[in-house]
Amino acid sequence: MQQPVQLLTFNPLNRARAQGHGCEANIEDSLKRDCYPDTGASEETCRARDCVWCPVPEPNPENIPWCFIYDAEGSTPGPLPGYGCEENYLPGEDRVDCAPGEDTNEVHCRNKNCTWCPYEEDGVTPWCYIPGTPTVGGYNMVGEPITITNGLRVNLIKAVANESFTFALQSSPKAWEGEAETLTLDAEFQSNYRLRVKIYNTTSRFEVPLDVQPATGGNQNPLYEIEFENDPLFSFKVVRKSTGTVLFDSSAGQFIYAEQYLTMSWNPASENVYGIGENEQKSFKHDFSKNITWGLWGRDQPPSFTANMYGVQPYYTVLETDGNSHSVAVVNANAQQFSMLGGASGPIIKYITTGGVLDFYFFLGPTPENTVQQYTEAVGRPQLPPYWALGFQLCRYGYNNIANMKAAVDRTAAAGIPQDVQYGDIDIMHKALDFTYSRENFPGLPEYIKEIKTKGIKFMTILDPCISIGEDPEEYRPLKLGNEMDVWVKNVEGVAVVGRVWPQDPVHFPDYSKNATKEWWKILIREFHDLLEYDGLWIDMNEPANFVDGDINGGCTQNNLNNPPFVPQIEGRYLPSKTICGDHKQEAGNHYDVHSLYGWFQSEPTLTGTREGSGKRALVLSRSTFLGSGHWVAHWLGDNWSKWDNLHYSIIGILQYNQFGVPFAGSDICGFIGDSNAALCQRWMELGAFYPFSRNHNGIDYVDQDPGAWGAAIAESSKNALLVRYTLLPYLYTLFFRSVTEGNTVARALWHQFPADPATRNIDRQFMWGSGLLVTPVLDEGAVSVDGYFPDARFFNYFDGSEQSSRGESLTIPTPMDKINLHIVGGNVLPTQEPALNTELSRNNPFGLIVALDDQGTASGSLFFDDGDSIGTIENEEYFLAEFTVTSKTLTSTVVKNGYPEMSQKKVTTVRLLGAGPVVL
Ligand code: MIG
Repeated sequence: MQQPVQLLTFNPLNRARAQGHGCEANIEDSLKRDCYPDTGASEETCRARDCVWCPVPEPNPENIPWCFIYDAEGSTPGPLPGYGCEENYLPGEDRVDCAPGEDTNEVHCRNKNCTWCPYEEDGVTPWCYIPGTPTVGGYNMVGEPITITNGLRVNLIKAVANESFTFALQSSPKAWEGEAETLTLDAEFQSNYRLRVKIYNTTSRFEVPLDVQPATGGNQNPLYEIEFENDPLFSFKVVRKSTGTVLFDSSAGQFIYAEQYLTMSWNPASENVYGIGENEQKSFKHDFSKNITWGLWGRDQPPSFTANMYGVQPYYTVLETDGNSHSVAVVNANAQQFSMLGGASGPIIKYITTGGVLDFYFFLGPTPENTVQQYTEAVGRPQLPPYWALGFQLCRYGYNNIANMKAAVDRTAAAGIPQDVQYGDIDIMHKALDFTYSRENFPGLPEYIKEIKTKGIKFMTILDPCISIGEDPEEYRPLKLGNEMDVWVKNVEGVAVVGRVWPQDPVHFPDYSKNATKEWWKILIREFHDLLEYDGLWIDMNEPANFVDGDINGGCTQNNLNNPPFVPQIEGRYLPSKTICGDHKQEAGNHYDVHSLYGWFQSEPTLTGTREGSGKRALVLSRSTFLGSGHWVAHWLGDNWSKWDNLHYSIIGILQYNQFGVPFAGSDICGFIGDSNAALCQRWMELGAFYPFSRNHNGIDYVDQDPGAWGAAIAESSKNALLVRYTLLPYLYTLFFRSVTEGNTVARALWHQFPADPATRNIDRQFMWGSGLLVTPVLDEGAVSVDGYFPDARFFNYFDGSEQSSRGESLTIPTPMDKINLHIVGGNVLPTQEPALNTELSRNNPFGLIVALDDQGTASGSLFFDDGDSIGTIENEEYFLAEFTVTSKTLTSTVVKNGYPEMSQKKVTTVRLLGAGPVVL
């Protein structure tokens, strides 16, 4: 009898197979992995395993294998014939055992014409499975598509099981309970550029209460077509009409629509896929060669590669091979996952979710900017941030007393480093209780806040969502009022859920999906302003985080909502891990369905309350987000690490959030977890000066890392980088105005601006502000130069005005420790203002213009300005907007809106002209 043998002990997905190769393949001994640890290897049996046969002369003391495979990044000898991991990779949960109860190995498995794909690292089994995709699931069309208002309807019926289905069931049933017998697919042609495809059935299933706004322009001439296949099974295709490019083809894999397991696989139009969050992606462009699965389920989770983090953003953008672009939103909030698989016939996105409906929105672009404009039109565009919020912000967890907070503010000012915002974290609270401050540790905090305001520094502070139940309700109003207004998440018996977070005593979880809770929260926030005069609020822990799994009284009951038959690839592989139970009850549904909407439900009332409390525009910063969160909140990327690679990842995160419609994004400058250090913090301050949201924030107990804490040299380079930021704030503010009114990104990738240039597609170490500024930071320890790519356009060095000598090339730029590279792109006019220590001061300084000409000698740009702090200045037309154009050596400025009277007192005193050569305008 054959023993199962461990043929391969490394990830087979990275290996190359070597059929037909012998010694001539010339493989280094160190790369050889034994393909025949069992006995009996001969050339014939070795080749039968598609391995390389190259006998090693005796003696062979190191036991170099004669029959081997090898890791072959870059040396692939060609595809494996037949069924191997490369062609037929399936994640474990989709594998149907092809040799049930048998001892199998590669040869044995191949002899059964099955797929052999061992994958030890992950404990994925079985290794020998039915090739291809057995038709578990699958639907057929009933009749022809029917015309409905603005679209087509297809009725579907569950397909009759075929042979491999029967075989699958016999061998290893992975039947998912409650497969829908019939389904309806509605393709709604919502506009020429927006297509919705929703697949639902008659039973009532959870749907995300996302308030999708109508599109404009009608649907008379759609950019897309939807095509249906029915042989042997139903699938659909979305095609871009102008090019014939297939944007989405759902024939790539199984389509199952069961009660708690819904899956569909599709081919995206190209491998240039960007997005899906929130997680730590190491490249902005997905790498389909690695078969990575991204689990989505809101979680209090520091970045750790594929680990699911705070937000849930099932949204991605594709850059098609020809430079057109589209994006796809999957409106689903249940625990879910996206696998980016490298199929033989191109990339595959395999999607699995545990509930809700399948609801896809396609945004046809065709430019990358268009996709974001179209997406944010649907889910809601950002609020205009207060002007001060664009300034530098300073925070740390664990000042621990007011003296330390003051010292940080003073150090910053003493070094001449601009600062607009000071934060309080939970250590300013009394016993970590929301809506309090510690009179012992932060005596005089209310007065101090008033004092810094007179100097032009604003104050933001933190709120956690949960409320301690250990206080006397008569003394602690949030609890008393919460009880009265009945705001808590309940268990199945209707008893308020009890968890544990920062307060010493247990907590209740407010149900922010409920109107009474929203009212309660707004009341408390309004009243809180009488205690601490905040200018904005920071909502943390709203995944919601819990330090125990489920209720502190007994965890979670075993049932389908807490332990569904399929759990996506999320941390802990348990839905209640670090949160409450799936069967806990919220107004909007079971926590199972609404978990990842917790911070999303909290966002609007927090913004409204904060505005009511402060009477001003205010800012809300949220850790957890969902589709459309950017309509209310800004986002920081969470508890990052004080490590060099996190500089790179921060750019990726910011670019993603700009596509997610949350342009006001940034990561904790100098890193949150771990001690930062001088060199790291110096480079990070330079980079962070160009985050849309620029905040230095630190975890508790780590060394001080505010920019003034490291001595003169770092204070100086931080100050200089921030002074450039402050100089460019009118430009940044104008970009935000465009994000509010048109849905533009603020920070964007080079490919976003230059989609036709294939060389830009992998670039995620540089980024742009709008179309006019390119940022090329140093991200590596010890480096004093950096490679930067410059597409085919004119680029001018911000500092000395010199023009890049070559185009469409990667160049190594010397970059000493105190410098960051900034280039102005030809064709743009950027409004500027003399910088100052904060925006209250800089707002009064003279304006300037940077005019960078393109090859035709033309340029354009605009300036948006308002009082910076009132609510609704855009709707009320209380703003100033001017357009600038340069043609034929003439700069023209047109005032488009003159609704901000103070503007008449302000002057443009400098115009910096770049690219005019010796000619003076
Ligand atoms: O688990 O409030 O991400 O920014 O400083 C720690 C303390 C709770 C997590 C946030 C972080 C904040 C910290 N909070």
